[in-house]
Amino acid sequence: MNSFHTRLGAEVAAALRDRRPVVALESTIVSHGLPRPDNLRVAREIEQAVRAAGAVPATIGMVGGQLVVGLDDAELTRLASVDGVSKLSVRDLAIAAADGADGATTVAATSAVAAAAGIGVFATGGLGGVHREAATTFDESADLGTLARTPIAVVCAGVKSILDVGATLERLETLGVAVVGYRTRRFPGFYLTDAGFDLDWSVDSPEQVADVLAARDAHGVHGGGLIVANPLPADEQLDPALHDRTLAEGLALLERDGVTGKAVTPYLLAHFHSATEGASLAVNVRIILRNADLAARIAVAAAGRAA
Ligand code: PSU
Ligand code: MN
Repeated sequence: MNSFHTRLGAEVAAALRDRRPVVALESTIVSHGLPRPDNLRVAREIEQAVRAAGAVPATIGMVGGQLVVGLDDAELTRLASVDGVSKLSVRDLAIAAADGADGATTVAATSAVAAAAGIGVFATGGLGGVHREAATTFDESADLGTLARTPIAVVCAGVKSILDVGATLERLETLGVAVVGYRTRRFPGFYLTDAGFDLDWSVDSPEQVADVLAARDAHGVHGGGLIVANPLPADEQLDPALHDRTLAEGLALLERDGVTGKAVTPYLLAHFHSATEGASLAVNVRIILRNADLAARIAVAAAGRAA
């Protein structure tokens, strides 16, 4: 009988107990964001990047209705490989648990579960946000609203470039989500180094991010999330002309196929991966590995502070 309690992986439980650095990782990127069979290899590489920088990885997902913080390799393999893994946002968690489902957690769900487990740092690729047709579709990722009320630092390469980036930044401001650029004052565009928008704040080191988190906790005023926007170096980004062409095609196909709701993001990412013949996949992988490394260094700096 499923007790519905969240289960911590043994290594994660030990690290949290001893106040050692832990980095949360999401599983939607594995099940829905990257193509098989690369997804499983990449999922393991992300965990390895966290370990190499001195922290314990906690990949979060749902297996047979049980929410797990720190999936083991068999569980990770299952979420990466079987059909019928649901994409779970925060609102889906209880329903999927009661249903005994297999599910992958989005940025929103991963943030909420990680914070509840006492994990303060999370690495992903690019956040969800406001979709381009949002003025008529109202399609805005639950990632934004969740980050407004969840005390976690998310290291990401900005928001996905398939979105309306300017509108997303406005919504983050309205919602009170803090945003800092990592060694930049320009907001990154996921596959692209620069999405074309200025940022008010930048930080230069993991220690500086740890200072921000310590100040937030000491003040007790703002309990929401911090986005650490970590751009790809310009020579590692997806060729901007190829990017713009592929996106225009993808948006037209979306319309043709009538794709809506939570299928939109996976559909567009899959289009990029096939239309660029793997170029976007390689870029996506580099983004995540760099973010995993930085998140781990932030977690190490923050754990040193708490000790
Ligand atoms: N970043 C990636 N690939 C992904 C995602 C993020 O590099 O697949 C996922 C995250 O789980 C994010 C979700 O929360 O896409 C956003 O989906 P939506 O737009 O439906 O909220
Ligand atoms: Mn959506």
